[in-house]
Amino acid sequence: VKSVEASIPEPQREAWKKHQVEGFTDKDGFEKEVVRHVETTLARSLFNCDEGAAYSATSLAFRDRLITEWNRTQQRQTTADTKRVYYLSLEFLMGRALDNAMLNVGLKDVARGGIDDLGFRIEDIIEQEHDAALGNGGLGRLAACFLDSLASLNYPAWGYGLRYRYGIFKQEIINGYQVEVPDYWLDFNPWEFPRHDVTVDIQFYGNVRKSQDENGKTVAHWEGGEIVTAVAYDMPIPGYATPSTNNLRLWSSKASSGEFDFQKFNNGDYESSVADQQRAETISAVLYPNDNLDRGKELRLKQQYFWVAASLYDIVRRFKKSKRAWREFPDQVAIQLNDTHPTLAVVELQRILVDIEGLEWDEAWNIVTSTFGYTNHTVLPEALEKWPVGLMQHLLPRHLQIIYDINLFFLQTVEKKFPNDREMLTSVSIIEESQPKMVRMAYLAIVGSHKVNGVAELHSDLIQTTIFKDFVKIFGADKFTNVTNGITPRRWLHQANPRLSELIASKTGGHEFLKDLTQLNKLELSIDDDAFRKEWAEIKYANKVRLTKYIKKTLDVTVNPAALFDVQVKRIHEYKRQQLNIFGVIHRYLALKAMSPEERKKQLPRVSIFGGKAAPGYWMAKQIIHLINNVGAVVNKDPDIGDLLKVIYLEDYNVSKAEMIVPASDLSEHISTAGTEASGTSNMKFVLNGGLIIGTCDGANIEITREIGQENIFLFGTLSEDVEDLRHAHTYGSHTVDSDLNKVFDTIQSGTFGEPNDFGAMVAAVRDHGDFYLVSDDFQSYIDTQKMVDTEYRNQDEWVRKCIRSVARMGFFSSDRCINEYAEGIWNVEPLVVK
Ligand code: KOT
Repeated sequence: VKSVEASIPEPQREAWKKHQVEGFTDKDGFEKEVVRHVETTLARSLFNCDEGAAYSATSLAFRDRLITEWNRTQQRQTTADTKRVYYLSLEFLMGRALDNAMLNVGLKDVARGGIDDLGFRIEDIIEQEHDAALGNGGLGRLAACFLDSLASLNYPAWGYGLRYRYGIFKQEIINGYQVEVPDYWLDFNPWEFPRHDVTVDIQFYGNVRKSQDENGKTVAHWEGGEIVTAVAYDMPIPGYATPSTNNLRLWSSKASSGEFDFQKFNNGDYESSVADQQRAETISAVLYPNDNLDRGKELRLKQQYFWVAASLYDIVRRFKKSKRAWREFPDQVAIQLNDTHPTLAVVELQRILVDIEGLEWDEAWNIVTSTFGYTNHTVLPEALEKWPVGLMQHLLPRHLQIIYDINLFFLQTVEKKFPNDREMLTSVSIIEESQPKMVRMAYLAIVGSHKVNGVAELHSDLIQTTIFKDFVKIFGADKFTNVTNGITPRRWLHQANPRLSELIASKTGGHEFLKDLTQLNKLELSIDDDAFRKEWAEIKYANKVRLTKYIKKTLDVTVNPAALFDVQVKRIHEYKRQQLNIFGVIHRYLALKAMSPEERKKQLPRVSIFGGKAAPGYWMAKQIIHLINNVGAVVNKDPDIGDLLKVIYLEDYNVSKAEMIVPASDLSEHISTAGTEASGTSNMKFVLNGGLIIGTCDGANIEITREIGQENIFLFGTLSEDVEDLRHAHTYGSHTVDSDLNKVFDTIQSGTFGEPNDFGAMVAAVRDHGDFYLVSDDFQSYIDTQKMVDTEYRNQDEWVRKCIRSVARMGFFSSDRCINEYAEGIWNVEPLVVK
């Protein structure tokens, strides 16, 4: 590792302190910085400054400010010598950074004025930024919200991830089908700092040789194989209304500059030396686009080890500078595993401590298990990571040995606790005795951590009673806990819905609620204030008008902003049941068609809005997208229907589009088969923005109901405890589909929405193949509940009251609450208070 860590001697430090960069604080200072960046950094002038250049210069001006605070924060954390949290996540779905930076440092109004003086509109400048889309959906966005909360609450914390050259693909809808386009986002990224001096060489493949040391102890040496270099890129993470600025370190892969390559090159073997380089760069080239699915590709395992090994090297190096004893490692370091993707970190730390630092196995293992915490995000079997033993042996031979040893010692303790229980041993073994044998990463993560948590109450209960129940028997219930997910109110209220944020501030005594979301409860005191409710409704309407214009511009469909906006935006997945939604839409369409013109006039207009990406290899999810688009094509131009029903598919749903869509929703859909959605987090965003929810008793919907009151949410459908029996009945009993749903299917199969064969499998999944996601069981109650929604929406005054009451009771769902729970219950870290 090369790392320049030279510090300036004391006598010369005066000069540095005198010239310390402070950053602008007012409009004039801001403008000066922007002009300076346009003219020097970008080498442009007032004669060729377009919106892109203005965005770049504005970002650079804010970046300079962040850097100053960031350096100070890092220095403070080092001097204070306190425990740090490291959040390891393969995904960070950050979205845009500029707006967030302006709001968090409290200078958005200053910037607005300055940008205006310079001849631009701040909204246009913000729109120039490309989303940092290094994630698939909820799991990656959760990591981003956590970074915001960690910084805002002054926790010493770093995120570690991969610097993908390509984030989640851009989605285009062509003839109703999803088409994937690469997302190259790094062209100009002012928010990252390449640290070419912070590099780590990462080893793959090779062999393990064992030798005896002078005391006769066996020592393992991992030798040979290939080396790839990790280069650090840092992104500053500003806290809200605090100088604390944390670091997100992303690793990029490149060929190692070892002699081997040079030799090849010098020998004239250019092609193969370039091929080596490309192979190395491939590791961090692309984000795997699967949500809630594990496909077991070798490159994915390489990504995981590359990132984990570089991060641990970095963490251990930082610890070693403190010159403490190894047993103090867990007092300085807490590492959180965001799902099982970083589980190799457990093995890597054990390897560092035993093979490199020479600690005894048991001492090392104590340190390891005290350091790690593991968060589970899903119970879906197809998402639980398993790696073939053969692949692990080939890629990481020493790690496989360590995994076998971890398993051996673990199974010995199990054997002691449950003597002669062979079934128990096979069921909890980290190695699955299948053909081929597999390493079960979730089991390894549980054994290697001191705490395991689920992400909502129901989910945490489910993992303790189903997939991990034997581990609860072995380790005791205390090792397992719940931390219900949360969202950052800074991005998801203040930034996405500035007018609502202002209105709330005017009723709750300023913007304090952004730091303590429970203060929203003061809103209930204003609920009978007519002017307040009127303003509330006007803000929702304005947000809907904005979305209406966007729909007109992008899809050339005219929708009525006074209609009920019914939104389902999230990854497309059978378990999330967008098919139930679109079947419901078809049912509504058929009902409208069957009405007389007089009857139709009495109906409530609705706009059904969908958005979300399907994994490129998920055929059924792509069929669902296709059906939604085909239904839209028919319904939207049907003269009988007019405004009464519009079906919209918003292309390329991402974080910045969510910031526009969420505030414009009247009703959002969170309708997963009970027991399948671990938490969901968009449900929280929609309610916080004054929309109501239709949903199943699943994930965080249950806790949202408890907080806001069941009279303020539209719940329907099967309960999670009944799912098993229904599935069983579908397969072994007689499974019939009710007549309303059958009519929907018949309409699809009559060719109303295009080639019926295209949707045959979707219909058959429900009718003939066991209806695993219980669409037929929940269809009638879904339709009935949607009828109730229509009825209640007609009473606008009562509807608005429900929205206000709901927002007032959403304080619990701040990611600040969530991070405080992790800090206290899992990490044992405290904020570093800034004077
Ligand atoms: C699993 C494998 C690969 C990529 C993503 C996943 C994944 C995503 N597993 N769970 N999630 C979602 O995580 C969110 C944050 O906790 C939850 O709100 C959501 O219910 C999960 O589906």
